[in-house]
Amino acid sequence: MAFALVRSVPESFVDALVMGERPAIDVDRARTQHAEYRQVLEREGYEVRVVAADETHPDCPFIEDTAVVLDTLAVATRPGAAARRGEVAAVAAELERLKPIRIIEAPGTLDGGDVLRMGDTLYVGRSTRTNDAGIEQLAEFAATDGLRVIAVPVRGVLHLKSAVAQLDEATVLVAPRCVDMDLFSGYGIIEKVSGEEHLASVLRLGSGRLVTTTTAPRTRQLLQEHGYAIDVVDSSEFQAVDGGVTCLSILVED
Ligand code: CIR
Repeated sequence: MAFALVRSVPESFVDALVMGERPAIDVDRARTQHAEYRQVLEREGYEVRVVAADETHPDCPFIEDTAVVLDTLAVATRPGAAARRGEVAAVAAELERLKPIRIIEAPGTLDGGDVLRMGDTLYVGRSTRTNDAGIEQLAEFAATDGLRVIAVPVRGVLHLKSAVAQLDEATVLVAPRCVDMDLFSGYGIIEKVSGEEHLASVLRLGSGRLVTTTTAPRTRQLLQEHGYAIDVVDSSEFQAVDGGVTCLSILVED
């Protein structure tokens, strides 16, 4: 059985961290969007487990940043934003039921949004949230599962996965200005549509279907032209505070 872990939206979500100016957030709308996102996962065969919201951590719905699930292990992260570190324990407690847990320790920082798996390789964003010590610690844990780690400097976006998304085993969607494209030269590359670089996030499900957002219609069209099957969700309230569609879940495949 494939699982998806998600975390409910607290009232305090209006205070979530944001790179630019603070937007007005509609919490009820965010909750409706979150429920629709969960329904897509359920429809695609995931058993969705919901971790309770934590009012003291406004960013807790962005559960992806708190853990990285490998094959035999799960890694509890140490998020780069100190305000988010208290989100980790509740998620690790849930994952502990599925896999042994390893922990990223100071001075390492790592956000799950910086970890992109392609086959046996983990591409890890070196970002404002993830540092070299965090990447090194992850590489040690990953080696026990036979996975290698490649660090990818990230520019202009919060996380690697805001810049690069897996479309299938051999293809990635990339925002060219945010990463060195040569690092992905072994894959087929589809470039994000100009003007949608910061809007188009894509979550690949175990079935191969892709989840993307209403805010990136031209990217959706491009992906459909390439033959991908797509589910579209409205995630405007999460996007307003720098969250993409990957960050709202942790997928644990069979
Ligand atoms: C933050 O700044 O940490 C949140 N407001 C957004 C986190 C988005 N996470 C992700 O894309 N993996």
